[in-house]
Amino acid sequence: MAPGESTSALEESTLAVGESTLALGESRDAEFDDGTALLRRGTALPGAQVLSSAAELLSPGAVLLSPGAVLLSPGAQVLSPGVVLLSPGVVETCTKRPETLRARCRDERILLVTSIVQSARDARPDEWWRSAVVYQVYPRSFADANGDGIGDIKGILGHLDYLSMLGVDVVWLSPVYTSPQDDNGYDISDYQDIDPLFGTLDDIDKLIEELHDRGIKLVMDLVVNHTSDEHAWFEESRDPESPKSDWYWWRPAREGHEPGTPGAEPVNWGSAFPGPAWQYDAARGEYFLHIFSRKQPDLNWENPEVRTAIFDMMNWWLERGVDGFRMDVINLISKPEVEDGPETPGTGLCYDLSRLADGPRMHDFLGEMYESVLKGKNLIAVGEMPGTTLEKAASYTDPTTGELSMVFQFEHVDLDHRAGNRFDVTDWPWVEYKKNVLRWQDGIGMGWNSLYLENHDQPRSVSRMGDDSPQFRQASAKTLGTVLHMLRGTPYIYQGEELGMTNYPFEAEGDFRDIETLNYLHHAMQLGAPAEAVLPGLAKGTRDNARTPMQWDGGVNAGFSETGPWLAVNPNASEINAVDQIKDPESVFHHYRRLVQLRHDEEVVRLGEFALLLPDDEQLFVYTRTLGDEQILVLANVSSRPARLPLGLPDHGACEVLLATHEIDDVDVLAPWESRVVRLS
Ligand code: TEU
Ligand code: CA
Repeated sequence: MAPGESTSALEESTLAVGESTLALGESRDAEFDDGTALLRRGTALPGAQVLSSAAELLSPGAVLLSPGAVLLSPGAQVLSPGVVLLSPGVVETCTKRPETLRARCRDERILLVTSIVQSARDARPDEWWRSAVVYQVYPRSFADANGDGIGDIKGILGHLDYLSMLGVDVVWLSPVYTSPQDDNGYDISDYQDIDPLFGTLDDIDKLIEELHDRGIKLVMDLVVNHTSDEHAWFEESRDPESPKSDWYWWRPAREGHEPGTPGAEPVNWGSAFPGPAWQYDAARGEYFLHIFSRKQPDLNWENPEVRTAIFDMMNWWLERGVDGFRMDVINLISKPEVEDGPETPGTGLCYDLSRLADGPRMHDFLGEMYESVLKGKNLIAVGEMPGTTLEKAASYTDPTTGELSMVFQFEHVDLDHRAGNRFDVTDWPWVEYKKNVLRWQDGIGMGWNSLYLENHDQPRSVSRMGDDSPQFRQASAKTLGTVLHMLRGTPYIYQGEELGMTNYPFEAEGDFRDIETLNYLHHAMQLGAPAEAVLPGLAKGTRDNARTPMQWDGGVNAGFSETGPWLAVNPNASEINAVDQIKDPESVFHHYRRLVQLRHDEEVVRLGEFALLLPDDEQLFVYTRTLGDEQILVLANVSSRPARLPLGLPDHGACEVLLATHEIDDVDVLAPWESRVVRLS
């Protein structure tokens, strides 16, 4: 293609000779006139970007991601037009004019892709989740049908019409398996049975059936980094002679230390629920690893028998009709060398969880899971990955080499944690958050992002990122939904988020139930901190903020249960509840229903390229999504003060407004927490 030649030619899905010629869908070796093998494995996926990430253009690991891509070296990733990642970690903005780029490419024998044949990769049938919206149910707190104050499966069955009305495509169900509930079910003692607290296997079969009847899929929570210490596998493993003796991480006491005494732990790893991550077991005479609570011993995935047992269990659930898995802390299953880590100042332990994340055998283990369980079954597989990186996430979710549909990354939900401490919360840093969004929207490449602000481990977003005062609660809840749901990726709605539920006014130790929160309080008090000094931080950062009962109506126990619930209902249920909001077309509920509809109706929302505008503006969160010649503009004021739109934004005054939180009095001014989605073309 001669310099300056329009890209339209390429829309006929060919690439000019000399820069490698591939017809869409074709894959073959490409030769340069000097005979070097240029392209060993290349596939132009229908509707996808030109070459799959499996294409090794110049050398292994080179990935071609989008138009104007220039590949400069092994492992180089091109993030977006003109932006070049020279090699992992090194980014250089390439604003050179095409012909200069071309010359450079020719000299450096680099393939220059000048446009995307078909802009966005349309969802292949086995990638339905690229167009889906997921709703997370935390069973303990959703709805109680048998009056014991704890939510259950029959309670969920009683509210499926509500989920159909919201329009969601998938339900992610947090654990309902047999469990002593030390960590509310994330400590499983039998993977193939339902805890009587929540119901029976018949109840779950009914839930699968009734959801499917409504065209809604069910994703189960897969908690296999650890089991409960009451799981038969662990009880057996405590016997060093048993065939399962190596199913967990057992180590002798530290050299020269009396087993069971402080400091005798094998190495200085700290647990996420603080304190040492190693517990002495007198019966076995050794320590076992538990990254989370003492009742959550880590499984030894190095042992192939462990992997087989887990894959068999996963296939058992798939045969029962579930449509995929959300995989709990799945990037912790491959452990690093068991050796001391750098001490976290003032603690005597190493609390850096990221050191235990994304170990050397992650792709081995996930690859085996993919081959033995996931492959070719049209499933959704979401990996929860605390401490993972953009590069790692891109590798796990790459459609041709990765094993997962998407991951839950944690970078954004740690942004307001002072020194990584979730109980020492700052104001929400919007400018940093926008930059984080840009990095992941651009950097995930061929992979795919999950989109979330809330889940059962995070405080309520309207209180944390928005403004939960009576004046602005509704508007900020809606606008947080707008800025999240208009991004590229799969959005997750956590129960109550669609109502704008807020944090709870926790005041005393007795108000909390969460093991992480109570452990942190007791640990801080052991270190001499007065409870009243710790409580305010706990109230802000506790996971219990997400776990207060669902507010169905303004009545007794907010319609969650007839008897006193396991965790107190938020006193603002009389103002914030589903029944009232369903009746009010201006409610947060109906705003979320429209957000879900917009994603279902608009391909540009599902697949359009993301571009951030005004990155450094403290008040405004503005971006576009572009798909071919379609473009939408998202305008949001993320502050409690009016914001004037600066000059230089795409002209949108006369454009079709697809969604708005406020009557538009002045197109150039956004009211506090006002947001609009506008169709530019
Ligand atoms: O959470 C993993 C995780 O890293 C954190 O969210 C963690 O819960 C904690 O808040 C760290 O500050 C998953 C589950 O989502 C969580 O509910 C479980 O407690 C945890 O794993 C262990 O299974
Ligand atoms: Ca119940």
